[in-house]
Amino acid sequence: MSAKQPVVGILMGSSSDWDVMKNAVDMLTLFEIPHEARVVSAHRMPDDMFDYAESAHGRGIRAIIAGAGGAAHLPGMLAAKTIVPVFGVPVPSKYLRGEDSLYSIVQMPKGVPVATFAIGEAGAANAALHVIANIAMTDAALAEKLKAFRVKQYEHAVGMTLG
Ligand code: RP5
Repeated sequence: MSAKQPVVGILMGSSSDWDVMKNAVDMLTLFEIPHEARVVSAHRMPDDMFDYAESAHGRGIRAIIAGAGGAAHLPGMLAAKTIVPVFGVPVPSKYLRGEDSLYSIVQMPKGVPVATFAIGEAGAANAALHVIANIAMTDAALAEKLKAFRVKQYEHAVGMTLG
């Protein structure tokens, strides 16, 4: 967790989601965005989930990245209880490899959105990058960092060799 007041919350349904959700944490750390990460299980800790959602806005949380696997209720239920934007990350599951997680998160009924990302590590990293891009719209220094990040990716790709 960052020492500064967190503006982004990263929640996950289990410590078994950490290997995936760590990718969001690493990205926020790279861009020096104050954040907090917690396990809050929708079906095992429903009251804690509601407490988190209800207090998030008042505590200064401006985005929630929520990852879960299987019947992944966490992002949608958080979104139901807060106006803070929720970014959902489908975590790969044992039997359906995360297709269940994806459909559980992405198919929110009209009126309560969850912005849903790819299954797994890419989704977690991209959820963080999307949050960072949103913050960068009103933070010139962060926008420059994000541009530099893209340049680095370009340089990596353009330098690729075959064989
Ligand atoms: C979900 O169930 C979690 O998000 C996790 O992806 C999945 C399995 O949880 P554990 O049995 O590993 O704790 O709630």
